[in-house]
Amino acid sequence: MKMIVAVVQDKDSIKLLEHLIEGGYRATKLASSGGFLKAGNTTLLIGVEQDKVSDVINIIKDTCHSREQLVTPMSPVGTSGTESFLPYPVEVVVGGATIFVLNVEEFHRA
Ligand code: 2BA
Repeated sequence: MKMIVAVVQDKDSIKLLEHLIEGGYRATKLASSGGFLKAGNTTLLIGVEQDKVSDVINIIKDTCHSREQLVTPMSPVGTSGTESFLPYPVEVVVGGATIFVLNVEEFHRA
């Protein structure tokens, strides 16, 4: 058995869950935040047999879209010791999805 851990954008998460359930897959949805943007995203845990991994990855790829997002890190201006900080917007491309596939040693449903 494998555990697929997929970090997706909130905007895609409900549609993705619908598609997974339609495909007969079980999933757990966790609210998470990206370390870089510090913005909310969604992490799905999807336990599947090995031969289903590529089908699930295809569902994720078909459902999740990458989007451009503006971030405003603070950049220093001024001479040494007297710097002030100005917001400087930068565009980053987020997602479709970040996917990890892990081996599951044991699976029990009690
Ligand atoms: P965030 O960490 O908030 O990252 C959002 C987007 O910011 C990333 O999109 C990437 O385009 C950019 N980014 C991240 N770190 C960067 C850096 N050090 N320098 C420049 N740009 C950077 P994605 O790569 O699509 O990642 C989307 C989300 O997936 C991430 O949100 C994070 O929550 C998760 N993620 C990505 N890679 C991961 C990893 N190796 N381990 C755990 N989570 C990961």
